[in-house]
Amino acid sequence: MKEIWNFIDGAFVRASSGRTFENRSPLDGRLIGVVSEAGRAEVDAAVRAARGALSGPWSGMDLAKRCELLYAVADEINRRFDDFLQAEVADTGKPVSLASHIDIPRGAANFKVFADVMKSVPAEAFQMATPDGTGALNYALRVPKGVIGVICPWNLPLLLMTWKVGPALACGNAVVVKPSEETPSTATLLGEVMNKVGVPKGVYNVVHGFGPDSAGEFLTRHPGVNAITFTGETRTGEAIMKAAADGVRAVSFELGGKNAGIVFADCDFDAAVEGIARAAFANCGQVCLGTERVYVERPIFERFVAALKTKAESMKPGRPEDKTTGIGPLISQEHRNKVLSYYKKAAAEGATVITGGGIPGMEDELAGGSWIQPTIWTGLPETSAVIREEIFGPCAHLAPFDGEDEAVRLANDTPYGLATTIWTTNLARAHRVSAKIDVGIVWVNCWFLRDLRTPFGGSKHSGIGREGGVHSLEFYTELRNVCVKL
Ligand code: NAD
Ligand code: 6OD
Repeated sequence: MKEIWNFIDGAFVRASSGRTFENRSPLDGRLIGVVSEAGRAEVDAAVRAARGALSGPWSGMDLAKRCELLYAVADEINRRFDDFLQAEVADTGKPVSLASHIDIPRGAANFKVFADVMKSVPAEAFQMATPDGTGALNYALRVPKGVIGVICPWNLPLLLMTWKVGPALACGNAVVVKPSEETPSTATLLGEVMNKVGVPKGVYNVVHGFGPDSAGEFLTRHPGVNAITFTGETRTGEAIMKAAADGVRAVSFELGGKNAGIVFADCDFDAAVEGIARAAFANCGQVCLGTERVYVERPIFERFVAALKTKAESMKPGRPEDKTTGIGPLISQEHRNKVLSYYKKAAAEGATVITGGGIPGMEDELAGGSWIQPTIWTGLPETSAVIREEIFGPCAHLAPFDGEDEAVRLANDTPYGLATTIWTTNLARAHRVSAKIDVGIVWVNCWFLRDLRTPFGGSKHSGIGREGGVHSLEFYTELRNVCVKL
């Protein structure tokens, strides 16, 4: 049985309480690991180690050397690609084809890209006149914020964790990561990588556990943590924001979404079907940027529904390593119960179930997994909980619209504001509509196409702040102005 320990000050450690929790496979419910649950003592030790690193070799290391180390981290992730792949797939059950194209490569890229960004960011400087005529020069130094608490979700574990750790380290901070209790493995494996390439002890720490009254809360309430970066549910963000208020700590939040897809009648039809199918069903619908509300212009509505149905029904559930697998399981039985509760609500509210709506029959060995059918509905009122609340499953409600104004109104009628995907061949319309949608990211004729230099984040209930490129530096550094009288 695999044992997963905390990683503190460069060493793998068990919690002194001896408390553990189970890591189960979403594929079949099998126990695959036992995780040591960090208590207050371990969180304290991790924060202390991080503070120690800040006053030790890490703070004295020049930027070029720090960036070399981050390149080495990326290279080592790539060298151990199969280990990371295996660990991620075991924790999540996602298809190897997906994890090997997205999760693991991005895990490495997040270190390279932010090392490059940090190296190329210019310093701000102003010359000013003084009454005595000698003048003064002001320049802004970027200094690390300190110890960053990184709280992560389970849907893209390595990708989303390194998306925070990469820039935080590039900026010279030290981190304490709390991975999701569902996906503890790749964050732990990264500890081995840090040691191997020579990242100083204490710069990267991992504590395992849950949220309330466990490692998550202990970390976010810890006075030694200077700032908190969090990806997860909006409700959890609210709890963390309250914790961060003590000591006036900065937060960066990437939260939930209820994203709209807008398909105009002038779209490239096949590309739109393909794109919306990905946006609705990829990663078994467990992507914050996913599209659970699709608005299709009336002239192509029926044809689009039929084509998306064919697509959904072609997605075969199965083992991660099987090349014909089109969809993996949900992360857990608990999450499946949540998703199924929305499937039931949709039926109770009179939705037309175009396809899916339940649990697929699986061969005996996989029968204990958290499998679910990709599901498409039509016919629900916009007030339905199925249309208003984030489900985080492989499902979408499709509704017709008439004209741009209605599409914009429907897309914006949500408390969330993360992403939208628009499908049209009319580029003037694409620009016009993009400007009117109240979200952090608009994709036109594509979905989840990422340039890591661009601002990423959500409006309204979908988040606070932007990360990506120099925007990450805004969060992970502070500016100190130096005014020198000449
Ligand atoms: P979650 O909020 O339940 O948990 C996320 C993390 O927070 C976990 O590590 C959990 O242990 C921890 N946590 C929970 N309560 C806590 C507390 N009180 N204090 C400190 N830590 C606490 O989210 P999840 O179920 O893991 O992930 C799915 C959610 O994440 C969805 O809502 C999805 O939209 C969102 N998400 C958003 C983005 C984005 O970029 N906007 C990306 C991925 C996921
Ligand atoms: O691509 C990214 O950087 C990112 N933060 C993706 C988020 C996906 C949400 O599930």
